[in-house]
Amino acid sequence: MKTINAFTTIRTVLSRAMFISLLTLAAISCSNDEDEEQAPTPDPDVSFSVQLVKIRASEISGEGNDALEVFGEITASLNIGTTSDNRLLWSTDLENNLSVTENDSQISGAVTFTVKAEDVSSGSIVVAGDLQEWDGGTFIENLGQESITLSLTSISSPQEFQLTFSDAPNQTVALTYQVSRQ
Ligand SMILES: [Ca+2]
Ligand SMILES: [Ca+2]
Repeated sequence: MKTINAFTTIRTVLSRAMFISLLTLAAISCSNDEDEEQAPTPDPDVSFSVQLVKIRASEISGEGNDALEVFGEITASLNIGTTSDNRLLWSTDLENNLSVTENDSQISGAVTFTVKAEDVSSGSIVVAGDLQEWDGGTFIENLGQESITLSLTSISSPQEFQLTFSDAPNQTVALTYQVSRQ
């Protein structure tokens, strides 16, 4: 009886082991099927960043060679087809105007745009500024609205650009920013 019992037990264990093996094989084959059905890996997204570098007055005689009191806003937009992602890089109001002289002044602002690989060929980045200058009380001079459009395909290594605002007589402001592809 004991021999038969032992034999039966071995048979049971063996058949369980086979069953588990079959399950495992089935699971592996299923996961292989899933792998094969996956679409090819898409190209990774590409990031582009815009960073303000500095601002300075290149002409200041219209202000009596004093500092310009600059305010307004600077934006960066990513345009793909008719879609525009518009971000604020920097802004300040009249009361908190930035003192700009013929020496470099620090100006802070940065944005990063993430673009699908297939959209890079048709996309562009526009950096635009609308700056004004305060002369006390209600006297405000318009320094100008300026922008530069760059196609994304033209952006590779970090490169600096300059917007020049010269609408006010003898009061010219140059803004430098950097654009790079990561
Ligand atoms: Ca002024
Ligand atoms: Ca002025």
